[in-house]
Amino acid sequence: MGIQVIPTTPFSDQKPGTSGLRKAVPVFQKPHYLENFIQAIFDTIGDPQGRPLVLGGDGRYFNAEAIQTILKMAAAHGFSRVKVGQNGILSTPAASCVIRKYGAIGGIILSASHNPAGPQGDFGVKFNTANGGPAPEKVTNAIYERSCSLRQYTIYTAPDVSLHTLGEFPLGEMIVEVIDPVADYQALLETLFDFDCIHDAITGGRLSLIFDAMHAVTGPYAHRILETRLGAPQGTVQHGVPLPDFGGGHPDPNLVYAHDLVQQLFGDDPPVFGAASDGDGDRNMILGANCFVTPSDSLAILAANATIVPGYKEGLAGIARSMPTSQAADRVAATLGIDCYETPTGWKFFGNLLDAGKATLCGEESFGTGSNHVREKDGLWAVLFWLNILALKQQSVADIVQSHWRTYGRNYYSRHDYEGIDSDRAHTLMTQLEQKLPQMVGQSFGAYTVAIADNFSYTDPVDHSVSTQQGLRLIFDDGSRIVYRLSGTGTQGATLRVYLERFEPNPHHQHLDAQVALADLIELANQVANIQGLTGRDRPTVIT
Ligand code: VG1
Ligand code: CO
Repeated sequence: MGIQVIPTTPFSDQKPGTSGLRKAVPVFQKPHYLENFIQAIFDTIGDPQGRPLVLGGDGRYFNAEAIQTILKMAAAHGFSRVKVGQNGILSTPAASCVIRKYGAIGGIILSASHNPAGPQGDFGVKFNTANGGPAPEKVTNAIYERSCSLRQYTIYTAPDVSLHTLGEFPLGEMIVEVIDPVADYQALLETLFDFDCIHDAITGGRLSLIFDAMHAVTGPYAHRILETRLGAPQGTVQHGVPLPDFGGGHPDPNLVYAHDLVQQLFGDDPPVFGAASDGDGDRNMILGANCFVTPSDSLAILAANATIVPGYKEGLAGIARSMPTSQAADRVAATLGIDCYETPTGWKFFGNLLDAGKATLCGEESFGTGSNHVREKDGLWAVLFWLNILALKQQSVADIVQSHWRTYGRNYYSRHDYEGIDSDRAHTLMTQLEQKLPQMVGQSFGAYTVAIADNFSYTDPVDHSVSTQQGLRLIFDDGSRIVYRLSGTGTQGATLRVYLERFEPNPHHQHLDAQVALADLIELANQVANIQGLTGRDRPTVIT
């Protein structure tokens, strides 16, 4: 027992991506791999100054082992207290909530989010700062730089700490506090939404629902909040037991991977409302009877209806969306007379806007929605927001969506993903396309004339930091767009994402299938980037 100094050599691949460091499990299991990265985080934080650290994860394979290692390293680094979720469980938004509530110096969240899990699946480590949000680029860059020169790490040798029982347990000089992973988070949500009103609508039979936790972290949260507190019948929460391999599935709530849920909402006698969340609980998919709400529309609809919900009754300071997210929210912001910010992909870019009080709601097209209540996107928050609106309006989801389109117009939207393509080919595609961009401005392709063609660059309005190369954009003179990006969360080869958007103001033309409405743009997107020629793929792997 005692603090040991372990010599090590740096790994060259510990640069965090869009959301933390994600690698295949066998990579994280390499001797010293996890320890090096954790030491790099601790060295970047420096002296904890008596402030606690928050720790938890989505329960995936290797979560339990990693938590024990991190606790022992925290004890060696001089933390006085680590607040850890019972059985090592904390959803990403719950971790954000706990960091903020208890003035922690930050938190470590173990998750590769929607990536599959298991011995050959993925694992991930995210570091969140004291505001509860994902570390901004200047911090992740500092962690990466530290990882490149690391020669040793320190660890306290002791038996594992049991995380089954709530309470405080000593580990050397440090206290390990095992906390209820749901309680603080539920208490926060109760301050934002009218739980009694939702409860009455559900138990009165006016609001039927199902929630698919996809065998991931939201199971325990959804059981407690939707069934126990809001009175939804047992069985409302499906796949509600978190499993280390997520039941072999892909815990990504979209039309492809949440097919069970989609079938129920589009089947016989569907419930009024259906939703799903992802591996770490920060994403949401919203469905109604025979109706799918795109995440971009969901953000716009929540913004348009925000003041009927208690937590937002004073109105919104502003809205922020990631660049590839549709411009539906911009239209609501314009009507409300508030600012709409356009940031690069990844929740870390919303932190400054939220901290500065410039934005209240934020969203990404990738099934992420959230607000200033925490500094992460929040799956169950979005579900409760919708439930609160449905309980008050007593309209169907489809009616709410269609009346929104009639008022604001419809932004037809789709994302096409080409997963697991060869990395070199993907980079060639992006390089060749970027070279073509300058001469494309002013050119016409059928009905579309290119107004702007660039590689998106963002200057943070608060700290003025600049983030370049955030996605290739073709913006047409009618506001339609094609955006190309390479994913920063995958671990195998490369994933090309193509985002397509077209605005339709005429209510008579708002009821097409998005793939049909966007057919011209889809064809153009493939042609301009020579996707088939360069990747060998004649269709995307996932269309959402
Ligand atoms: C994807 C999404 C992005 C999201 C990120 C993390 O990133 O596109 O919008 O913020 O995942 O979400 P990328 O680089 O693969 O496109 V999560 O739920 O995995 O933390
Ligand atoms: Co996630």
